[in-house]
Amino acid sequence: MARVLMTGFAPFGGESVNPSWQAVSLLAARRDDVAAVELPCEFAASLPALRRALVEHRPSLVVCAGQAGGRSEVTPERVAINLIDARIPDNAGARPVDAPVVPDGPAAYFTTLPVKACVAAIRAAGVPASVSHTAGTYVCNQVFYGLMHLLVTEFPGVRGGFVHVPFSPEQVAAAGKPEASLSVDRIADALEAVADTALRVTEDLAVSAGAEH
Ligand code: PCA
Repeated sequence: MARVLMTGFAPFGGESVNPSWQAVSLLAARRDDVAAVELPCEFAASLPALRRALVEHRPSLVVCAGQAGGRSEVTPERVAINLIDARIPDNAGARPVDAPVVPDGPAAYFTTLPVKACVAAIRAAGVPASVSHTAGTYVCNQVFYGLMHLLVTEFPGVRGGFVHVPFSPEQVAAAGKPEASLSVDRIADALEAVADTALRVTEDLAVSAGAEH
């Protein structure tokens, strides 16, 4: 049985691929202890799909990943907020504005991944990384918040969190975008470092990953 559940997203926003799903499925092909599930980029369907995957795989660790176009590094997320404010419609055409992920839920949840140790391990694998303090207000933040809420309410003891990843080179080349990119292979290496670190490290590094803005 897989110890680690990893999710990535379907393509969205006019893209034909999503490197989060490409990297997660690549990693699951490499490792027996990783189960990969693709989540729809839809506000209504993403969390039910995540819950089904948790029930099916019963992991001890959950790492959800999503594309953050424009970022140049792999970024483990520190905090999920109870807010959806969609800039663009999701893949089902829904565009909720200023809605909670969970009505009457807490304002935020912190990740239970050791994000600083994860960043150190990703860098040691040769991939640029930093801790992020915002997962945005779109489907990724919804899934991150929903994951943490599910773990607290239904799957106690299971650790989890969210990692945003840059565009892949094929996306940047196809659209002539100026943004940075990372190959799917290197993103998979980064996610592997996250999984291995989170399985091994329960207390995060006491180093600063702070930011002034
Ligand atoms: N990125 C989007 C949603 C799906 C994805 O891969 C986000 O950052 O919210």
